[in-house]
Amino acid sequence: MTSNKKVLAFIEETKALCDPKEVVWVDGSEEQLEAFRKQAVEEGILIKLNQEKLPGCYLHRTTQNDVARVEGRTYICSKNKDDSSPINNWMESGEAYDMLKKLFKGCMKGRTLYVIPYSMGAVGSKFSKIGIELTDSIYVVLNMAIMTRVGQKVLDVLGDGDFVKGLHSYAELSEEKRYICHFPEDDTIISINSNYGGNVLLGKKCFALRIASYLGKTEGWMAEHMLILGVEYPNGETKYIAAAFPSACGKTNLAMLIPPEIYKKKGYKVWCVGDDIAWIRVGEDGRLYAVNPENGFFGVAPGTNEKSNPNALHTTQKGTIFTNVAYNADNNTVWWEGLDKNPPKNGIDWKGNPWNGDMKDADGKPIKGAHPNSRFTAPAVNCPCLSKEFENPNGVPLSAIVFGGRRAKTAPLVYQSTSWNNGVFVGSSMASETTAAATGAVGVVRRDPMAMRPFVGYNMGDYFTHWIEMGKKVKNPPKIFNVNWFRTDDEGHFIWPGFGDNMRVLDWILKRCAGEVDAVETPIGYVPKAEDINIEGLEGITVDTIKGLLEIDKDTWKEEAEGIEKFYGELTRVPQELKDQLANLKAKLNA
Ligand code: GTP
Ligand code: SPV
Ligand code: MN
Repeated sequence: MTSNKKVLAFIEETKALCDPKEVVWVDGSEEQLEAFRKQAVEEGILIKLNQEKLPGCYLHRTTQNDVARVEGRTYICSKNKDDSSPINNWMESGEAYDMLKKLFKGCMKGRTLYVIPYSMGAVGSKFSKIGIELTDSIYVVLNMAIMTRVGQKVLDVLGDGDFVKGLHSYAELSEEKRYICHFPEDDTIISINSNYGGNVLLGKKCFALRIASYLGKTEGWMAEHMLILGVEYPNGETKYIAAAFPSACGKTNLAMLIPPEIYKKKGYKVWCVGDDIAWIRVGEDGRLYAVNPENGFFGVAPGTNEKSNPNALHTTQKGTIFTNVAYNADNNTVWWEGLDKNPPKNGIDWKGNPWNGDMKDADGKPIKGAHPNSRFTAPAVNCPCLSKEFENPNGVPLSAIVFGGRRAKTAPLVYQSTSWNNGVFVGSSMASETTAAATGAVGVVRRDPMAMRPFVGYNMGDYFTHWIEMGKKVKNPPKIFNVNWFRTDDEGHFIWPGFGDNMRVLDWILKRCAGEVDAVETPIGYVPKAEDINIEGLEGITVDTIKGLLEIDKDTWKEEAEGIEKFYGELTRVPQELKDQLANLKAKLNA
Protein backbone atom coordinates (compact mmCIF):
# COMPACT_ATOMS: atom_id res chain seq x y z
CA MET A 1 0.00 0.00 0.00
CA THR A 2 2.86 2.38 0.81
CA SER A 3 6.61 2.45 1.27
CA ASN A 4 6.42 5.53 3.51
CA LYS A 5 8.87 4.56 6.27
CA LYS A 6 7.17 6.72 8.90
CA VAL A 7 3.80 5.07 8.25
CA LEU A 8 5.34 1.60 8.38
CA ALA A 9 7.22 2.41 11.59
CA PHE A 10 4.03 3.77 13.19
CA ILE A 11 2.26 0.49 12.40
CA GLU A 12 5.14 -1.64 13.66
CA GLU A 13 5.30 0.30 16.94
CA THR A 14 1.56 -0.04 17.41
CA LYS A 15 1.66 -3.78 16.66
CA ALA A 16 4.38 -4.28 19.23
CA LEU A 17 2.45 -2.28 21.83
CA CYS A 18 -1.14 -3.42 21.24
CA ASP A 19 -0.63 -7.00 20.00
CA PRO A 20 -3.42 -7.25 17.39
CA LYS A 21 -3.99 -10.59 15.63
CA GLU A 22 -3.71 -9.01 12.16
CA VAL A 23 -3.34 -5.72 10.30
CA VAL A 24 -5.87 -4.69 7.62
CA TRP A 25 -5.32 -1.68 5.38
CA VAL A 26 -8.41 0.29 4.41
CA ASP A 27 -8.07 0.73 0.64
CA GLY A 28 -11.23 2.79 0.18
CA SER A 29 -12.81 0.43 -2.39
CA GLU A 30 -16.57 -0.16 -2.28
CA GLU A 31 -15.95 -3.96 -2.27
CA GLN A 32 -13.85 -3.76 0.88
CA LEU A 33 -16.26 -1.37 2.63
CA GLU A 34 -19.17 -3.69 1.79
CA ALA A 35 -17.25 -6.60 3.30
CA PHE A 36 -16.64 -4.52 6.46
CA ARG A 37 -20.37 -3.72 6.70
CA LYS A 38 -21.26 -7.39 6.33
CA GLN A 39 -18.77 -8.32 9.02
CA ALA A 40 -20.07 -5.57 11.35
CA VAL A 41 -23.61 -6.91 10.93
CA GLU A 42 -22.44 -10.48 11.66
CA GLU A 43 -20.67 -9.26 14.79
CA GLY A 44 -23.79 -7.40 15.99
CA ILE A 45 -22.10 -3.99 15.70
CA LEU A 46 -24.47 -2.77 13.00
CA ILE A 47 -28.11 -3.55 12.27
CA LYS A 48 -28.91 -3.53 8.56
CA LEU A 49 -32.02 -1.40 8.05
CA ASN A 50 -34.84 -1.71 5.49
CA GLN A 51 -32.91 -1.58 2.21
CA GLU A 52 -35.94 -0.49 0.17
CA LYS A 53 -36.71 2.50 2.37
CA LEU A 54 -33.13 3.24 3.51
CA PRO A 55 -30.65 1.73 1.03
CA GLY A 56 -27.15 1.30 2.45
CA CYS A 57 -28.28 2.44 5.92
CA TYR A 58 -27.37 0.88 9.27
CA LEU A 59 -28.04 1.39 12.97
CA HIS A 60 -25.44 1.25 15.75
CA ARG A 61 -25.93 1.45 19.51
CA THR A 62 -23.02 2.50 21.70
CA THR A 63 -22.60 1.39 25.29
CA GLN A 64 -24.64 3.57 27.62
CA ASN A 65 -21.67 5.28 29.22
CA ASP A 66 -20.30 6.40 25.85
CA VAL A 67 -22.72 8.76 24.13
CA ALA A 68 -20.98 12.12 23.69
CA ARG A 69 -17.67 13.94 23.71
CA VAL A 70 -16.00 13.80 27.13
CA GLU A 71 -14.45 17.22 27.68
CA GLY A 72 -13.32 16.29 31.18
CA ARG A 73 -11.11 13.55 29.74
CA THR A 74 -9.88 15.44 26.68
CA TYR A 75 -6.32 16.73 27.02
CA ILE A 76 -3.90 19.02 25.27
CA CYS A 77 -0.43 17.61 25.95
CA SER A 78 2.64 19.81 25.55
CA LYS A 79 6.00 20.46 27.14
CA ASN A 80 4.88 23.65 28.89
CA LYS A 81 1.60 24.05 30.74
CA ASP A 82 1.00 27.58 29.48
CA ASP A 83 0.94 26.29 25.88
CA SER A 84 -2.48 24.94 26.76
CA SER A 85 -5.17 26.96 28.59
CA PRO A 86 -6.32 27.08 32.20
CA ILE A 87 -9.83 26.27 30.88
CA ASN A 88 -8.61 23.12 29.09
CA ASN A 89 -7.07 19.96 30.53
CA TRP A 90 -3.32 19.76 30.21
CA MET A 91 -0.81 16.98 30.67
CA GLU A 92 2.94 17.10 30.23
CA SER A 93 3.69 15.20 27.00
CA GLY A 94 6.16 12.69 28.43
CA GLU A 95 3.87 11.86 31.32
CA ALA A 96 0.91 11.45 28.97
CA TYR A 97 2.81 9.08 26.65
CA ASP A 98 3.88 6.95 29.63
CA MET A 99 0.36 6.72 30.99
CA LEU A 100 -1.13 5.90 27.59
CA LYS A 101 1.49 3.25 26.83
CA LYS A 102 0.42 1.35 29.94
CA LEU A 103 -3.25 1.54 28.93
CA PHE A 104 -2.58 0.43 25.33
CA LYS A 105 -0.38 -2.53 26.29
CA GLY A 106 -1.92 -5.63 24.71
CA CYS A 107 -5.30 -3.88 24.29
CA MET A 108 -5.90 -5.29 20.80
CA LYS A 109 -5.24 -8.94 21.62
CA GLY A 110 -7.37 -11.10 19.31
CA ARG A 111 -8.58 -8.00 17.41
CA THR A 112 -7.85 -6.59 13.97
CA LEU A 113 -5.84 -3.40 13.66
CA TYR A 114 -7.23 -1.28 10.82
CA VAL A 115 -5.03 1.26 9.05
CA ILE A 116 -7.08 4.23 7.76
CA PRO A 117 -5.20 6.64 5.48
CA TYR A 118 -7.42 9.73 5.19
CA SER A 119 -7.33 13.20 3.72
CA MET A 120 -8.91 16.26 5.32
CA GLY A 121 -9.87 18.29 2.28
CA ALA A 122 -9.94 17.22 -1.39
CA VAL A 123 -7.30 14.54 -2.07
CA GLY A 124 -4.14 16.17 -3.37
CA SER A 125 -5.20 19.79 -2.83
CA LYS A 126 -2.31 21.91 -1.60
CA PHE A 127 -4.34 22.98 1.44
CA SER A 128 -5.43 19.46 2.41
CA LYS A 129 -3.75 17.50 5.20
CA ILE A 130 -3.29 13.78 5.58
CA GLY A 131 -3.81 11.61 8.64
CA ILE A 132 -3.31 7.93 9.40
CA GLU A 133 -5.70 6.55 11.99
CA LEU A 134 -4.91 3.15 13.49
CA THR A 135 -7.95 1.66 15.21
CA ASP A 136 -9.40 -1.64 16.38
CA SER A 137 -12.96 -0.43 15.73
CA ILE A 138 -14.74 -1.38 12.52
CA TYR A 139 -17.40 1.21 13.47
CA VAL A 140 -14.70 3.89 13.33
CA VAL A 141 -13.52 2.57 9.94
CA LEU A 142 -17.03 2.75 8.45
CA ASN A 143 -17.71 6.23 9.88
CA MET A 144 -14.32 7.60 8.79
CA ALA A 145 -15.06 6.29 5.28
CA ILE A 146 -18.12 8.58 5.22
CA MET A 147 -16.68 11.59 7.04
CA THR A 148 -13.32 11.78 5.24
CA ARG A 149 -11.68 10.73 1.96
CA VAL A 150 -9.98 7.38 2.68
CA GLY A 151 -7.83 4.74 1.03
CA GLN A 152 -5.04 4.06 -1.44
CA LYS A 153 -5.49 7.37 -3.28
CA VAL A 154 -4.50 9.16 -0.08
CA LEU A 155 -1.33 7.08 0.34
CA ASP A 156 -0.45 7.78 -3.31
CA VAL A 157 -0.59 11.51 -2.61
CA LEU A 158 1.22 11.14 0.72
CA GLY A 159 4.30 9.53 -0.84
CA ASP A 160 7.15 9.93 1.66
CA GLY A 161 5.49 12.94 3.26
CA ASP A 162 4.40 13.70 6.82
CA PHE A 163 1.01 12.99 8.32
CA VAL A 164 -0.92 13.34 11.56
CA LYS A 165 -0.68 10.14 13.62
CA GLY A 166 -3.89 8.91 15.21
CA LEU A 167 -4.08 5.90 17.46
CA HIS A 168 -7.41 4.65 18.77
CA SER A 169 -8.58 1.63 20.72
CA TYR A 170 -11.99 1.14 22.26
CA ALA A 171 -10.07 -1.12 24.68
CA GLU A 172 -12.51 -1.96 27.52
CA LEU A 173 -14.80 1.09 26.97
CA SER A 174 -13.99 1.97 30.55
CA GLU A 175 -15.12 5.44 31.61
CA GLU A 176 -12.40 5.71 34.24
CA LYS A 177 -9.65 4.94 31.74
CA ARG A 178 -11.06 7.03 28.88
CA TYR A 179 -8.58 9.56 27.47
CA ILE A 180 -8.56 11.70 24.35
CA CYS A 181 -5.05 13.16 24.19
CA HIS A 182 -3.62 15.60 21.65
CA PHE A 183 0.07 16.33 21.12
CA PRO A 184 0.09 19.36 18.79
CA GLU A 185 3.89 19.57 19.04
CA ASP A 186 4.15 16.02 17.63
CA ASP A 187 1.17 15.94 15.19
CA THR A 188 -0.24 13.09 17.26
CA ILE A 189 -3.65 12.09 18.66
CA ILE A 190 -4.21 9.16 21.02
CA SER A 191 -7.69 8.05 22.08
CA ILE A 192 -8.69 5.11 24.27
CA ASN A 193 -11.76 3.53 25.89
CA SER A 194 -14.43 5.30 23.84
CA ASN A 195 -16.14 4.37 20.59
CA TYR A 196 -18.22 7.52 20.08
CA GLY A 197 -18.13 10.29 17.50
CA GLY A 198 -15.84 13.18 18.27
CA ASN A 199 -13.82 11.06 20.70
CA VAL A 200 -12.79 8.51 18.08
CA LEU A 201 -13.34 9.79 14.51
CA LEU A 202 -9.95 11.40 14.84
CA GLY A 203 -10.15 13.38 11.59
CA LYS A 204 -12.94 15.53 12.98
CA LYS A 205 -12.61 17.60 16.16
CA CYS A 206 -9.24 16.07 17.16
CA PHE A 207 -7.38 16.74 13.90
CA ALA A 208 -9.42 19.29 11.94
CA LEU A 209 -9.78 21.57 14.98
CA ARG A 210 -7.36 20.81 17.84
CA ILE A 211 -4.28 19.83 15.84
CA ALA A 212 -5.18 22.04 12.86
CA SER A 213 -5.73 25.16 15.00
CA TYR A 214 -2.13 24.75 16.20
CA LEU A 215 -0.90 24.18 12.63
CA GLY A 216 -2.87 27.24 11.54
CA LYS A 217 -1.26 29.38 14.21
CA THR A 218 2.19 28.20 13.11
CA GLU A 219 1.52 28.40 9.36
CA GLY A 220 -0.67 31.52 9.19
CA TRP A 221 -4.19 30.18 8.60
CA MET A 222 -7.21 29.32 10.72
CA ALA A 223 -9.09 26.14 11.68
CA GLU A 224 -12.53 27.07 12.97
CA HIS A 225 -15.70 25.40 14.30
CA MET A 226 -17.80 26.90 11.52
CA LEU A 227 -20.40 25.98 8.94
CA ILE A 228 -19.99 27.50 5.47
CA LEU A 229 -22.97 28.42 3.29
CA GLY A 230 -23.61 30.32 0.07
CA VAL A 231 -26.62 32.56 -0.55
CA GLU A 232 -27.42 32.68 -4.27
CA TYR A 233 -29.20 35.81 -5.42
CA PRO A 234 -31.87 35.90 -8.13
CA ASN A 235 -29.18 37.29 -10.50
CA GLY A 236 -27.05 34.16 -9.99
CA GLU A 237 -24.38 35.77 -7.82
CA THR A 238 -23.46 33.85 -4.62
CA LYS A 239 -22.18 35.33 -1.33
CA TYR A 240 -20.59 33.14 1.32
CA ILE A 241 -20.94 33.19 5.10
CA ALA A 242 -19.11 31.17 7.76
CA ALA A 243 -20.73 30.79 11.17
CA ALA A 244 -19.45 29.48 14.49
CA PHE A 245 -22.04 28.13 16.94
CA PRO A 246 -21.23 25.77 19.82
CA SER A 247 -22.14 22.08 19.55
CA ALA A 248 -25.87 21.45 19.04
CA CYS A 249 -26.63 25.16 18.54
CA GLY A 250 -27.75 25.07 14.92
CA LYS A 251 -24.79 24.80 12.50
CA THR A 252 -26.09 21.85 10.46
CA ASN A 253 -29.55 23.42 10.34
CA LEU A 254 -28.33 26.81 9.17
CA ALA A 255 -25.93 25.28 6.64
CA MET A 256 -28.80 23.42 4.92
CA LEU A 257 -31.40 26.16 5.24
CA ILE A 258 -34.31 26.32 2.80
CA PRO A 259 -35.39 29.96 2.29
CA PRO A 260 -38.97 30.95 3.15
CA GLU A 261 -41.49 31.06 0.31
CA ILE A 262 -41.15 34.82 -0.26
CA TYR A 263 -37.42 34.40 -0.92
CA LYS A 264 -37.81 31.20 -2.95
CA LYS A 265 -40.36 32.88 -5.21
CA LYS A 266 -37.86 35.64 -5.98
CA GLY A 267 -35.20 33.05 -6.84
CA TYR A 268 -32.99 32.96 -3.72
CA LYS A 269 -31.19 29.69 -2.98
CA VAL A 270 -28.91 28.55 -0.17
CA TRP A 271 -26.02 26.14 -0.78
CA CYS A 272 -24.16 24.11 1.84
CA VAL A 273 -20.36 23.99 1.68
CA GLY A 274 -19.89 22.61 5.20
CA ASP A 275 -21.79 22.13 8.47
CA ASP A 276 -19.12 21.94 11.18
CA ILE A 277 -15.53 22.85 10.31
CA ALA A 278 -13.89 25.53 8.18
CA TRP A 279 -10.21 25.87 7.27
CA ILE A 280 -9.65 29.50 6.33
CA ARG A 281 -6.78 31.16 4.44
CA VAL A 282 -5.95 34.54 2.97
CA GLY A 283 -6.47 34.49 -0.81
CA GLU A 284 -4.39 36.30 -3.39
CA ASP A 285 -7.06 39.00 -3.64
CA GLY A 286 -6.74 39.79 0.08
CA ARG A 287 -10.02 38.13 1.06
CA LEU A 288 -10.52 35.18 3.39
CA TYR A 289 -11.29 31.84 1.68
CA ALA A 290 -12.86 28.86 3.46
CA VAL A 291 -12.90 25.13 2.70
CA ASN A 292 -14.74 22.34 4.48
CA PRO A 293 -12.17 19.61 5.19
CA GLU A 294 -14.81 16.94 5.80
CA ASN A 295 -16.62 14.66 3.34
CA GLY A 296 -19.79 13.93 5.29
CA PHE A 297 -22.09 15.16 8.04
CA PHE A 298 -22.14 13.89 11.62
CA GLY A 299 -25.42 15.55 12.52
CA VAL A 300 -27.76 15.61 15.50
CA ALA A 301 -30.81 13.42 14.75
CA PRO A 302 -33.45 14.63 17.27
CA GLY A 303 -35.40 17.58 15.94
CA THR A 304 -34.50 16.83 12.31
CA ASN A 305 -37.71 16.60 10.30
CA GLU A 306 -39.41 17.41 7.01
CA LYS A 307 -40.14 20.94 8.21
CA SER A 308 -37.05 21.92 10.28
CA ASN A 309 -34.39 20.51 7.93
CA PRO A 310 -35.69 18.59 4.90
CA ASN A 311 -32.24 18.70 3.27
CA ALA A 312 -30.63 16.93 6.24
CA LEU A 313 -33.45 14.39 6.36
CA HIS A 314 -33.03 13.67 2.65
CA THR A 315 -29.26 13.38 3.10
CA THR A 316 -29.78 10.54 5.61
CA GLN A 317 -31.96 8.37 3.36
CA LYS A 318 -29.08 6.35 1.90
CA GLY A 319 -25.57 5.22 2.81
CA THR A 320 -26.01 6.49 6.37
CA ILE A 321 -25.01 5.09 9.76
CA PHE A 322 -27.42 6.06 12.55
CA THR A 323 -26.05 6.00 16.10
CA ASN A 324 -28.24 5.75 19.22
CA VAL A 325 -31.59 6.51 17.56
CA ALA A 326 -34.72 4.41 18.20
CA TYR A 327 -35.44 1.31 16.10
CA ASN A 328 -38.81 0.49 14.54
CA ALA A 329 -39.13 -3.30 14.49
CA ASP A 330 -42.34 -3.22 12.41
CA ASN A 331 -40.66 -1.88 9.28
CA ASN A 332 -36.95 -2.12 10.16
CA THR A 333 -36.39 1.64 10.06
CA VAL A 334 -35.32 4.27 12.61
CA TRP A 335 -37.06 7.01 14.57
CA TRP A 336 -36.12 9.90 16.84
CA GLU A 337 -37.88 12.54 18.90
CA GLY A 338 -39.08 15.32 16.63
CA LEU A 339 -39.02 13.23 13.41
CA ASP A 340 -42.82 12.94 13.22
CA LYS A 341 -45.79 12.24 15.45
CA ASN A 342 -45.66 8.47 14.85
CA PRO A 343 -43.14 6.81 17.15
CA PRO A 344 -42.83 3.06 16.58
CA LYS A 345 -45.46 0.97 18.36
CA ASN A 346 -43.12 -1.95 18.35
CA GLY A 347 -39.74 -0.36 18.86
CA ILE A 348 -36.42 -0.60 20.66
CA ASP A 349 -34.92 2.44 22.37
CA TRP A 350 -31.28 3.55 22.06
CA LYS A 351 -30.38 1.48 25.10
CA GLY A 352 -31.69 -1.69 23.42
CA ASN A 353 -34.87 -1.99 25.52
CA PRO A 354 -38.37 -2.61 24.13
CA TRP A 355 -40.03 0.78 23.62
CA ASN A 356 -43.41 1.93 22.25
CA GLY A 357 -43.18 5.72 22.15
CA ASP A 358 -45.30 6.18 25.23
CA MET A 359 -43.34 4.99 28.26
CA LYS A 360 -42.45 6.64 31.55
CA ASP A 361 -39.60 6.00 33.96
CA ALA A 362 -39.91 5.49 37.73
CA ASP A 363 -40.17 9.29 38.23
CA GLY A 364 -42.97 9.56 35.68
CA LYS A 365 -40.75 11.23 33.08
CA PRO A 366 -41.14 10.14 29.45
CA ILE A 367 -38.49 7.63 28.33
CA LYS A 368 -36.84 8.84 25.12
CA GLY A 369 -36.47 6.49 22.18
CA ALA A 370 -33.36 8.21 20.83
CA HIS A 371 -30.52 9.67 22.91
CA PRO A 372 -30.59 13.52 22.77
CA ASN A 373 -27.12 13.36 21.18
CA SER A 374 -28.01 10.56 18.74
CA ARG A 375 -26.54 11.23 15.32
CA PHE A 376 -26.44 10.35 11.63
CA THR A 377 -23.22 9.90 9.67
CA ALA A 378 -24.19 10.75 6.08
CA PRO A 379 -22.18 11.31 2.88
CA ALA A 380 -21.99 14.96 1.76
CA VAL A 381 -22.83 13.98 -1.83
CA ASN A 382 -26.33 12.99 -0.67
CA CYS A 383 -27.15 16.57 0.28
CA PRO A 384 -29.64 18.14 -2.15
CA CYS A 385 -28.24 21.63 -1.50
CA LEU A 386 -24.53 20.73 -1.63
CA SER A 387 -22.59 23.65 -3.11
CA LYS A 388 -20.87 23.14 -6.47
CA GLU A 389 -17.83 24.65 -4.73
CA PHE A 390 -17.73 21.75 -2.23
CA GLU A 391 -14.62 20.22 -3.85
CA ASN A 392 -13.01 23.55 -4.83
CA PRO A 393 -9.51 23.29 -3.33
CA ASN A 394 -9.25 27.08 -3.05
CA GLY A 395 -12.46 27.39 -1.07
CA VAL A 396 -15.05 30.16 -1.19
CA PRO A 397 -14.55 33.87 -0.40
CA LEU A 398 -16.21 34.98 2.84
CA SER A 399 -18.38 38.10 2.97
CA ALA A 400 -19.34 37.60 6.60
CA ILE A 401 -18.32 35.70 9.72
CA VAL A 402 -21.12 35.05 12.19
CA PHE A 403 -20.87 34.03 15.83
CA GLY A 404 -23.82 32.77 17.83
CA GLY A 405 -25.02 30.76 20.75
CA ARG A 406 -28.00 29.78 22.84
CA ARG A 407 -28.98 32.68 25.08
CA ALA A 408 -32.48 32.83 26.57
CA LYS A 409 -31.88 36.53 27.32
CA THR A 410 -29.06 39.09 26.76
CA ALA A 411 -27.95 38.63 23.12
CA PRO A 412 -30.20 40.24 20.49
CA LEU A 413 -31.36 38.42 17.35
CA VAL A 414 -28.46 39.95 15.41
CA TYR A 415 -25.85 42.69 15.69
CA GLN A 416 -22.77 43.71 13.78
CA SER A 417 -19.36 44.42 15.25
CA THR A 418 -17.74 47.79 14.54
CA SER A 419 -14.37 46.52 13.25
CA TRP A 420 -12.29 43.35 12.86
CA ASN A 421 -10.83 43.65 16.37
CA ASN A 422 -14.24 44.43 17.81
CA GLY A 423 -15.53 41.32 16.01
CA VAL A 424 -12.72 39.26 17.56
CA PHE A 425 -13.83 40.64 20.93
CA VAL A 426 -17.43 39.61 20.22
CA GLY A 427 -16.26 36.08 19.32
CA SER A 428 -13.94 35.84 22.31
CA SER A 429 -16.71 36.77 24.73
CA MET A 430 -19.44 34.50 23.31
CA ALA A 431 -21.43 32.50 25.80
CA SER A 432 -23.95 29.74 25.29
CA GLU A 433 -26.07 27.25 27.23
CA THR A 434 -24.47 23.79 27.31
CA THR A 435 -26.09 20.94 25.31
CA ALA A 436 -26.13 17.14 25.17
CA ALA A 437 -23.25 17.10 22.65
CA ALA A 438 -20.82 16.79 25.54
CA THR A 439 -21.30 14.88 28.80
CA GLY A 440 -22.21 17.00 31.83
CA ALA A 441 -25.00 19.40 32.80
CA VAL A 442 -27.24 20.77 30.02
CA GLY A 443 -28.52 24.37 29.90
CA VAL A 444 -25.75 26.04 31.92
CA VAL A 445 -24.44 29.30 30.41
CA ARG A 446 -20.69 29.20 29.87
CA ARG A 447 -18.19 31.26 27.88
CA ASP A 448 -17.34 29.50 24.65
CA PRO A 449 -15.02 31.75 22.62
CA MET A 450 -15.62 31.37 18.87
CA ALA A 451 -17.41 28.07 19.80
CA MET A 452 -13.84 26.74 20.22
CA ARG A 453 -13.56 26.33 24.00
CA PRO A 454 -13.36 22.51 23.73
CA PHE A 455 -11.41 22.57 20.46
CA VAL A 456 -8.45 24.97 20.63
CA GLY A 457 -5.18 23.03 20.53
CA TYR A 458 -3.09 25.68 22.29
CA ASN A 459 -3.31 28.66 24.64
CA MET A 460 -6.64 30.51 24.27
CA GLY A 461 -5.03 33.94 24.70
CA ASP A 462 -2.59 33.11 21.89
CA TYR A 463 -5.56 31.98 19.81
CA PHE A 464 -7.16 35.41 20.26
CA THR A 465 -3.86 37.03 19.23
CA HIS A 466 -3.80 34.84 16.13
CA TRP A 467 -7.24 36.16 15.15
CA ILE A 468 -6.01 39.73 15.56
CA GLU A 469 -2.90 38.96 13.50
CA MET A 470 -5.00 37.39 10.73
CA GLY A 471 -7.06 40.60 10.61
CA LYS A 472 -3.90 42.52 9.75
CA LYS A 473 -3.21 40.18 6.81
CA VAL A 474 -6.56 40.57 5.06
CA LYS A 475 -7.07 43.65 2.94
CA ASN A 476 -10.80 42.99 2.57
CA PRO A 477 -11.86 41.23 5.76
CA PRO A 478 -15.34 39.78 6.12
CA LYS A 479 -17.67 41.75 8.40
CA ILE A 480 -18.28 40.08 11.75
CA PHE A 481 -21.76 39.55 13.26
CA ASN A 482 -23.40 37.84 16.21
CA VAL A 483 -26.79 36.06 16.13
CA ASN A 484 -29.07 34.46 18.70
CA TRP A 485 -32.00 32.31 17.52
CA PHE A 486 -32.81 31.23 21.06
CA ARG A 487 -34.30 34.18 22.99
CA THR A 488 -37.30 32.98 25.00
CA ASP A 489 -40.50 34.60 26.29
CA ASP A 490 -41.72 34.50 29.89
CA GLU A 491 -43.06 30.97 29.37
CA GLY A 492 -39.71 29.79 28.05
CA HIS A 493 -40.83 29.49 24.40
CA PHE A 494 -38.49 30.53 21.59
CA ILE A 495 -39.69 33.89 20.23
CA TRP A 496 -37.95 33.73 16.86
CA PRO A 497 -39.23 30.97 14.50
CA GLY A 498 -35.66 30.08 13.46
CA PHE A 499 -34.67 27.39 10.93
CA GLY A 500 -35.58 28.50 7.34
CA ASP A 501 -36.66 31.89 8.62
CA ASN A 502 -33.08 32.58 9.70
CA MET A 503 -32.71 33.51 6.01
CA ARG A 504 -34.32 36.83 6.96
CA VAL A 505 -31.39 37.58 9.26
CA LEU A 506 -28.80 36.41 6.70
CA ASP A 507 -30.45 38.78 4.24
CA TRP A 508 -29.85 41.73 6.60
CA ILE A 509 -26.28 40.59 7.23
CA LEU A 510 -25.46 40.47 3.51
CA LYS A 511 -27.15 43.81 2.92
CA ARG A 512 -24.90 45.28 5.61
CA CYS A 513 -21.87 43.76 3.90
CA ALA A 514 -22.93 45.38 0.63
CA GLY A 515 -23.61 48.72 2.36
CA GLU A 516 -27.27 48.56 1.33
CA VAL A 517 -28.95 49.12 4.68
CA ASP A 518 -28.58 51.40 7.69
CA ALA A 519 -28.30 50.34 11.30
CA VAL A 520 -28.61 51.71 14.81
CA GLU A 521 -25.42 52.21 16.79
CA THR A 522 -25.56 50.77 20.32
CA PRO A 523 -22.90 50.15 23.01
CA ILE A 524 -22.42 46.56 21.73
CA GLY A 525 -22.41 47.35 17.99
CA TYR A 526 -24.79 47.94 15.08
CA VAL A 527 -28.32 46.61 15.49
CA PRO A 528 -30.89 46.52 12.67
CA LYS A 529 -33.76 48.95 12.51
CA ALA A 530 -36.67 46.63 13.35
CA GLU A 531 -38.42 47.36 10.06
CA ASP A 532 -35.32 46.25 8.11
CA ILE A 533 -35.81 42.61 9.14
CA ASN A 534 -38.15 41.24 6.48
CA ILE A 535 -41.16 39.64 8.20
CA GLU A 536 -43.36 39.28 5.12
CA GLY A 537 -45.28 36.02 5.29
CA LEU A 538 -44.32 35.33 8.93
CA GLU A 539 -47.33 34.52 11.07
CA GLY A 540 -47.49 35.90 14.61
CA ILE A 541 -44.39 38.09 14.27
CA THR A 542 -44.81 41.86 14.14
CA VAL A 543 -42.36 44.76 14.00
CA ASP A 544 -42.84 44.97 17.77
CA THR A 545 -41.75 41.35 18.18
CA ILE A 546 -38.58 42.20 16.26
CA LYS A 547 -38.06 45.29 18.42
CA GLY A 548 -38.22 43.02 21.47
CA LEU A 549 -35.77 40.56 19.92
CA LEU A 550 -33.34 43.37 19.19
CA GLU A 551 -33.57 45.02 22.58
CA ILE A 552 -30.33 45.55 24.46
CA ASP A 553 -30.84 45.88 28.18
CA LYS A 554 -28.05 48.02 29.64
CA ASP A 555 -28.12 46.45 33.10
CA THR A 556 -27.99 42.93 31.69
CA TRP A 557 -25.09 44.00 29.48
CA LYS A 558 -23.25 45.54 32.42
CA GLU A 559 -23.47 42.13 34.09
CA GLU A 560 -22.34 40.58 30.81
CA ALA A 561 -19.27 42.82 30.75
CA GLU A 562 -18.47 41.73 34.31
CA GLY A 563 -18.79 38.12 33.18
CA ILE A 564 -16.40 38.74 30.27
CA GLU A 565 -13.88 40.41 32.57
CA LYS A 566 -14.06 37.47 34.98
CA PHE A 567 -13.57 35.06 32.07
CA TYR A 568 -10.56 36.96 30.72
CA GLY A 569 -9.19 36.74 34.27
CA GLU A 570 -9.33 32.94 34.07
CA LEU A 571 -7.19 32.95 30.91
CA THR A 572 -3.55 33.79 30.32
CA ARG A 573 -1.98 35.86 27.51
CA VAL A 574 -5.21 37.72 26.61
CA PRO A 575 -4.06 40.37 24.11
CA GLN A 576 -4.21 44.04 25.06
CA GLU A 577 -6.40 44.76 22.01
CA LEU A 578 -9.22 42.70 23.56
CA LYS A 579 -8.79 44.24 27.01
CA ASP A 580 -9.12 47.63 25.31
CA GLN A 581 -12.28 46.45 23.57
CA LEU A 582 -13.74 45.39 26.92
CA ALA A 583 -12.85 48.74 28.51
CA ASN A 584 -14.49 50.46 25.56
CA LEU A 585 -17.69 48.43 25.96
CA LYS A 586 -17.85 49.26 29.67
CA ALA A 587 -17.32 52.95 28.99
CA LYS A 588 -20.15 52.96 26.44
CA LEU A 589 -22.50 51.10 28.79
CA ASN A 590 -21.78 53.62 31.55
CA ALA A 591 -22.04 56.69 29.34
P1 GTP B 1 -23.12 19.88 16.34
O1 GTP B 1 -23.27 18.94 15.21
O2 GTP B 1 -23.14 19.25 17.68
O3 GTP B 1 -21.96 20.80 16.20
O4 GTP B 1 -24.50 20.76 16.37
P2 GTP B 1 -25.00 21.88 15.33
O5 GTP B 1 -24.42 23.19 15.73
O6 GTP B 1 -24.80 21.40 13.95
O7 GTP B 1 -26.56 21.96 15.69
P3 GTP B 1 -27.82 21.42 14.86
O8 GTP B 1 -28.03 22.18 13.60
O9 GTP B 1 -27.75 19.95 14.76
O10 GTP B 1 -29.01 21.81 15.86
C1 GTP B 1 -29.01 21.37 17.20
C2 GTP B 1 -30.37 21.56 17.81
O11 GTP B 1 -30.77 22.92 17.72
C3 GTP B 1 -31.46 20.75 17.11
O12 GTP B 1 -32.30 20.19 18.09
C4 GTP B 1 -32.18 21.77 16.29
O13 GTP B 1 -33.53 21.41 16.11
C5 GTP B 1 -32.03 23.04 17.11
N1 GTP B 1 -32.03 24.25 16.24
C6 GTP B 1 -31.25 24.45 15.15
N2 GTP B 1 -31.54 25.65 14.56
C7 GTP B 1 -32.50 26.20 15.31
C8 GTP B 1 -33.21 27.45 15.23
O14 GTP B 1 -33.01 28.28 14.34
N3 GTP B 1 -34.14 27.69 16.21
C9 GTP B 1 -34.37 26.78 17.21
N4 GTP B 1 -35.30 27.11 18.12
N5 GTP B 1 -33.74 25.60 17.31
C10 GTP B 1 -32.81 25.32 16.38
C1 SPV C 1 -19.88 18.30 18.36
O1 SPV C 1 -20.04 17.89 19.52
O2 SPV C 1 -19.60 19.50 18.10
C2 SPV C 1 -20.06 17.39 17.22
C3 SPV C 1 -20.17 15.98 17.52
O3 SPV C 1 -20.07 17.78 16.07
S1 SPV C 1 -18.66 15.29 17.79
O4 SPV C 1 -18.12 14.79 16.52
O5 SPV C 1 -18.89 14.18 18.73
O6 SPV C 1 -17.73 16.26 18.33
MN1 MN D 1 -23.83 19.65 13.34
